Amino acid sequence: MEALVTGVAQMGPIQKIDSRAAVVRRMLALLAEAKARGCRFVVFPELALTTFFPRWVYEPGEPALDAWFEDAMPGPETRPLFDAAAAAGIGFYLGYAEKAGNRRFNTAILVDGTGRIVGKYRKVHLPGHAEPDPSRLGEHLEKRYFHVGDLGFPVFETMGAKIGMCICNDRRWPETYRVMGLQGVELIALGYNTPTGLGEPYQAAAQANMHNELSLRAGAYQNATWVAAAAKCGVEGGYPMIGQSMIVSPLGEVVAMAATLEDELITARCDMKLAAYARTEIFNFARHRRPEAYALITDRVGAGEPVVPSRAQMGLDDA
Ligand code: ING
Repeated sequence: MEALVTGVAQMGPIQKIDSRAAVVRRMLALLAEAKARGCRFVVFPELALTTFFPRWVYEPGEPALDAWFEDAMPGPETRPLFDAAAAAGIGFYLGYAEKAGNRRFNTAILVDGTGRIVGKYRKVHLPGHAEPDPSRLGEHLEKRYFHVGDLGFPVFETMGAKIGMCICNDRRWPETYRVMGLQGVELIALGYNTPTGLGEPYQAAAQANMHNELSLRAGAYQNATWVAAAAKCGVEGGYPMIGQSMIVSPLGEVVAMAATLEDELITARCDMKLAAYARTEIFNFARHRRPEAYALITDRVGAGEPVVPSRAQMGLDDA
């Protein structure tokens, strides 16, 4: 298929007291607008059904924490979203907190235009901390509440395109996009909840939107793929989160960007042919990549000692 008209359904704040039913009603309104605007695929945010609960301190396993996770997907509150999307022939990406037996994941699913779940992704890069620290201005406890994703970065052929997924902090790591790029991904869907003011210096907070755009545009351009990124944003429980949802072309251009910190739909006609030249020339991985030079990327976790060739290898005269 040549083009997939894609919507990004940015969502404004969800407060602790907001029910899933109320949130799904907001999502249904965004879906109706997406239908009216000719979308066949819609991206919702990370943890789209609830407030961003990793900002609060819980004991792992306590009932108040488990209440933020979904017992089933779809469940009674989310079934209306699946039904409305299927009736409209619209596929979607949905981020939510997943219970998988005794394991807990920050998860996203890919649902096709018939309402069938065709793919799942579990967040690999968990930012923040496992232990609370009252000296911080705010907490970001994803390492406390979620297991590291165990599904890799899969790419699914559905809705006439090769669609991959990631979640929030994943978008800051080039490896995320490249692993999917090496599977021929054509569109990467992702959701994010990005707080500011958790103690980083003012300058870093002022750069939050620039870092968001930089990460998304670089990932798209360097892998010749569309990127559709949906924020959950605005002030939740007194903590601000950035908006700036956007759709980026395989050439790195921002073709649509949200203008508010509320529920807002942005759309673009994602032509999969747009990447053709980039893939056959500039980022023709098969022709240009040299994995033998990249060993450190998988050999090391953290930065280590410099790796220096011998003077002889470098052809220096005093070898
Ligand atoms: N949120 C943030 C993100 O990566 C963060 C965490 C905020 C990291 C600011 C660095 C700077 O956008 C999630 N949920 O990953």
